[in-house]
Amino acid sequence: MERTWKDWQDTGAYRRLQELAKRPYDLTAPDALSKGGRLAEYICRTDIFSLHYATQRVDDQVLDGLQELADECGLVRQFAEMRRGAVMNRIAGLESENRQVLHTACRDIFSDEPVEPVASGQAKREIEKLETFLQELEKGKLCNEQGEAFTTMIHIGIGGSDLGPRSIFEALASFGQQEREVYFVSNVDPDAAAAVLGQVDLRRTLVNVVSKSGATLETLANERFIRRALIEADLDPSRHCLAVTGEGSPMDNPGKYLRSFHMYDYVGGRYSATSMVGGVMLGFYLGFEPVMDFLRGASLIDSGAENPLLRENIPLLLAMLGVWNHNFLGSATLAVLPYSQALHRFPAHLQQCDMESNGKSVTRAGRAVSTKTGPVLWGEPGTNGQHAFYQLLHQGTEIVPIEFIGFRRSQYTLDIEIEGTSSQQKLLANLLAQSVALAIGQKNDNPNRDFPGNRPNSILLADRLTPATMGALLALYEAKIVFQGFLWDINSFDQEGVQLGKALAGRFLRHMKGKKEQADTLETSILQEARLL
Ligand code: G6Q
Repeated sequence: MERTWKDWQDTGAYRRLQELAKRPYDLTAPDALSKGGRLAEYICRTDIFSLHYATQRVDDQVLDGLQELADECGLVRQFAEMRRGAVMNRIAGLESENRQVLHTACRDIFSDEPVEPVASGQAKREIEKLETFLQELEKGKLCNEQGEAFTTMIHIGIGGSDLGPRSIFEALASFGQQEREVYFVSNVDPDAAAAVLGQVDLRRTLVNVVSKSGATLETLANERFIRRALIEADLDPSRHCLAVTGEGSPMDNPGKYLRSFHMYDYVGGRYSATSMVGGVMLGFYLGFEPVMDFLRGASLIDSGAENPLLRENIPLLLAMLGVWNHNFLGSATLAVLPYSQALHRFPAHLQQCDMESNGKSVTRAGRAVSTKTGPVLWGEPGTNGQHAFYQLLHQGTEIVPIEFIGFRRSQYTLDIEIEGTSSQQKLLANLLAQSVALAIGQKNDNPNRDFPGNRPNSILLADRLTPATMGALLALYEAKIVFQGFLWDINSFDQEGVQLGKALAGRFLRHMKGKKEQADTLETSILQEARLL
């Protein structure tokens, strides 16, 4: 695509923001949070989520500057071009993947006039295939050798074919259909597959093998592992195994599988959870309609992300607040802390999505970047984290910006009231308390008990974690990551660092082939390969 954006450091907004960053808003000053109706004003409300950001070190001047920066760099325009099929996965003048980026098409299926008709049409066809498959399971047309229904699924996949789907499964576990269970195998560690095999009744199990390339060592090894177990149990793997893979990949072999589903090369692995990569497993577990709700939530965010107004566009706002903290105020990491046990694997998915996308040092023009790109991202659910690493967040020497995620209502109706409040209220109260305490701090003459404050954070709040909310949350972070990549002018859609790992493992394995004495082999192979690198 034609280069229509400015280098972000060559903008007037960049220089102004650099000046403003010398005196960022002081959250510890008296009335800092309530001044000028700040608490009520610094909220961005959309259909599903609201973002509360009064506890960030920004004021109107900074927000205006961030808006100008986003405008000058054409972030929303680039997002819209991406959704309409521009070839964005590329580095100009260098060999690169050279592809469109159309994960948004997986949920661009609810309008009669989708923004990218070809890709949305392909997505629709896969969804129809999924619906038929689920109906056949439901009606008993697809069943095991004994005529019994399948109750269990083993989802095999790694990286993008595992982290997104698994974190969504965990998030929505409370919405599962009766008599349906799902297990995951990702690591090539034999104990992982063995442990799952020890828990399932293979006769009633579907094995969902998910690999875009159809060539990933871990996934193929785990597929063989489970297929061997099926054969040993006198079961026919082609009646139990499903494939989700790229069109034309080595796994695109319908004769080998009960059903095959496709994803397309314009959907990157870490952005693939709303394709059949997540769809087959979620459909089996939740049923068809909840999957549609999940996609609808994601689609709402994609459309909203085309709003050019920073204060009304949550992913853009989160992206620019992130840039403010990371590039202008100098924070190296970002913590995402969900106050929801169901989201306990979500930071792991974000770690991949953010760090694999924006952990880059070369611009889209193939030159070395001259500013910091993606931060180190990490996180764990609260309140558990409060009893662990929050010490550093409050009093450490490293300032860690935080994105809290919370919900007004719980997923299950079961709760308990103790001393006038429910557990859900206690959870939310803790979130709010942490957000305020980190921002305003607390003076104490004893330096060891002094809390300096000015620790920037925001709260992403929704009513309840449902399939639609989860779809929205996923798409919201995808869009945020993409906006930041556009600003830093990097390609957020390739992953050469991951490819290197895949190639290296193959070289080391050649040394180990047929040898049982691992210790000796390890040393010689490290020496030999280090010489070749
Ligand atoms: C994601 C990465 C990577 C990939 C896995 C699995 O964007 O490319 O995490 O998803 O390596 O790849 P396959 O789906 O091809 O097995």
